[in-house]
Amino acid sequence: MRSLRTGLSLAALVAAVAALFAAPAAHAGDTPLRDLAAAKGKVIGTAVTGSKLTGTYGDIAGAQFNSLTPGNAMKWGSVEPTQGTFNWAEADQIVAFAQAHNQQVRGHTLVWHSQNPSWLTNGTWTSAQLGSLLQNHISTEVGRYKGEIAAWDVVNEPFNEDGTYRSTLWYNGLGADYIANALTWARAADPDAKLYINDYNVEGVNAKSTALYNLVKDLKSRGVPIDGVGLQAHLVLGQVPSTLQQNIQRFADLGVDVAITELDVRMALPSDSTKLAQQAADYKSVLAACVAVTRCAGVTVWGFTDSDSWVPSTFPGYGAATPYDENYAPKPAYYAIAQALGGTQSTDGCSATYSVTSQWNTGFTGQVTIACSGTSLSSWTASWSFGAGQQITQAWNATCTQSGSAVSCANASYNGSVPSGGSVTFGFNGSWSGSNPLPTVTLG
Ligand code: G2I
Repeated sequence: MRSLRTGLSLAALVAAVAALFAAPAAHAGDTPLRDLAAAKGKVIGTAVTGSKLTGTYGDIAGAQFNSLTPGNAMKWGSVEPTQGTFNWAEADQIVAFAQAHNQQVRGHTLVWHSQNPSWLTNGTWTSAQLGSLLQNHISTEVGRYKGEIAAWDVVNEPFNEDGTYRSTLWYNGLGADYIANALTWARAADPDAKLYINDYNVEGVNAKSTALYNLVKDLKSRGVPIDGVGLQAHLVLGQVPSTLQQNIQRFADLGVDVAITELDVRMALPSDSTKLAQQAADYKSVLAACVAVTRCAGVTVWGFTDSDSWVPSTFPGYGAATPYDENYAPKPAYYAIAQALGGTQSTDGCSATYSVTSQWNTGFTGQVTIACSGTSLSSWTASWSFGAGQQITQAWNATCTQSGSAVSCANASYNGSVPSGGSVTFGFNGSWSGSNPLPTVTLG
């Protein structure tokens, strides 16, 4: 009994200490992304790795997102590494985690040219054998999770950049109708799951997305079950296609849903505050395009932390592509997602300090420094009231307006981002007479 009690209190102590050093609670006071998304009828999801779903990674995945996509666990090579021998452990674990956290699961992916088991890719199959292998795979996997998967990426990456069909095991062995057959088999195995075709570089209007558009149109006219298209959105900093919303809308007008399924925005390393601000703007415009179109179901990020991203190993020298840094601190992109989903930014942890740096008979130069610790901002407004008739005459590194005694200064295009541990300063000249008392600045 005594040792049991000691054991329990030690466990409690360990838990308390762990909590002290847990994730930066930087955004603890902010509304979770999943609540903001739900209020807009949208999904906000993340790709996850099953083995990481504990501790801080699990806390954030569970608290901030209302949908999970297994990053690798449901791919054919993961679930059937040896023919007839199945390994569902990681996929089951992710589905169980999602159910425990009241989250949807996006199944990814049933038919792809990559990450297939070698017994499949190295085998020699007749067309009939290949067709029945595929049908069995789809029936087995979709059937196993029947009723538990909101949407399946049934077919992944079927097109080349010019809009022709990609030469794959499936296309070469079965012809273009492998797509219609896969969708039909998936529908039979789980009539309630939404069935998607998913691809990359189809975010804007271009040859590839037009090929996808024409395929969806054709499938619909033939009565083949197709519910949605996934736009992966593996983007490069500053390169959100200007036609993204128009493209989402044209698919919606065909009568299918659209999901942004694998969003990330990569940059040349190292990151800096200018790049992080541009990245925030990029995330915001992708989210805004989805929010603007009713049939856009939502946005999934391809890993929520830079410590769990495919980018650095695939594009050496590039990274920092996700909304949280490697230590789980939310980046400006996190706040940009929140804002695009209608959230208001918390400025807890940030301060604004007003000072007069020089003063002469009728004029003065002032500055305001905004500093954050434990939280970060993606945009800011500093406001105050002049108590003695002072008047701003000129400002730099901010856009300032004054009406009567009320002054409001908003960030310039290049300095909206204030990272945790960083600061931004803007300055101004003003006029005064009599006295020049220091005002209190409010941050918004
Ligand atoms: O490549 C990025 C994504 C493009 N769209 C389809 C997605 O399914 C794809 O995801 C990535 C995963 O995020 C990576 O984690 O697919 C990659 C494979 O094409 C995954 O990478 C693989 C590595 O290449 C393997 O070496 C590793 O064993 O992940 C495996 C599991 O960690």
